[in-house]
Formats: sequence, C-alpha cells, structure tokens
Amino acid sequence: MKRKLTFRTLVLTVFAFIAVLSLGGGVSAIQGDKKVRLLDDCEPTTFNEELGAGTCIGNGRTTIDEFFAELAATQDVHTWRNQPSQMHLNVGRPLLIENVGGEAHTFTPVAAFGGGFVIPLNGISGNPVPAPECLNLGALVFIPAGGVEEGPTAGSSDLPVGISRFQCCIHPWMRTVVEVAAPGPPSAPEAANAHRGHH
Ligand SMILES: [Cu+2]
Repeated sequence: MKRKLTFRTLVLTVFAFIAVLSLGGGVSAIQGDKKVRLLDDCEPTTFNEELGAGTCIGNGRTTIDEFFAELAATQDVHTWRNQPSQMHLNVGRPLLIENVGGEAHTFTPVAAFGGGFVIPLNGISGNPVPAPECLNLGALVFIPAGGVEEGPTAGSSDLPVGISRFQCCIHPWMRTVVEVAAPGPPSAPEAANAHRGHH
C-alpha cells in the first residue's frame, strides 16, 4: 500500500514537472499531440424536438430558434466553432480532435472551404456550393459528442507541409486552417546545447 502511494506520488511529480516545462514556452522537446476542439452549445430539448431524439446531448443553452436566428443574421453561430481556427504545427506532431459539444461534427479535410451536406444550413450560412469532400458521405468521419478522434500527423501525406483546410460537413462555418512548417535548422536552444556538448 505504502509502495503504491509512493509510486503514485512519483507519477504525479513527473506530471507536475512536465506541466511546468510545458508552461515554459518554446520547449520544443515535448512533442505531444495538438488538440482541436469542436464546440457547440445546442440546447437538447429544442434540438431533439426539431431534429430527432439524440441529436443533441449535454447541457448547451442555445435553442434551435436562437441557432437559426443567429445564423440568418450573421451566417455564423459563434458558439458552434473549431478552436483554434488557425494553427501552426511542426512536422511530427499529431493532431487530436475532441468534440466537446453536444452534437456530432466532422473535421473533414477539404481542398477549398464550401458547404456541407445539409443543404438548408449551406444556404443560410452563405456556403451554397458544397465542398465535394463533404458529399462523399460514406467516407465522412463523424465525431460524436464527447468523442475524441486521432487526426493526421503533421508532415504525413494527410497533413503535408504547407496549408491544410478542415471543416465540419454539417456546420460549414466550423473551420480550421492548419499550417505545417517545413522542418528547419535546430532551434536556438537546441543548437546552443549541442554546441556546449562538444566542450
Ligand atoms: Cu458541426
């Protein structure tokens, strides 16, 4: 028992240490996955009444009427969004997609942003022409509410060096642009350490 506690303390200490390192900023040695969160705020009673049971779970507060009102006014519903909407990734870093909303979403790679496969939402959001990738329904990956999906790794053929675009094929204004930087020379601290090592 005592041994277990000691081990637990050790594990916690290591995690705390890693957390402190992460906060240090510019710590390129830590190559964890980088997370994109898919957010929404659907209010279950009204969404499920209108769209069918199970469409929305959780404790969101935006009713379906409010959702359509905001969409009509701004072509966007602010609480339905990807966070971040833009990110930079170094080669080798995997993406992790987490749906923290109450509805299903997709995080679909597209050559150019466009509408999704829900035609009414395309019109109101000002994306009348669907992205072809979103019409390939059999290939779409739906991430359920609360779901976590492993995304592509930066530098792989699915997320090559340069700009990649991802969107939700249900709510086409939910978008993320990922820029993968070309692998460059070692960063300054690494170079300094390497140099020191030779003395
Ligand atoms: Cu969505």
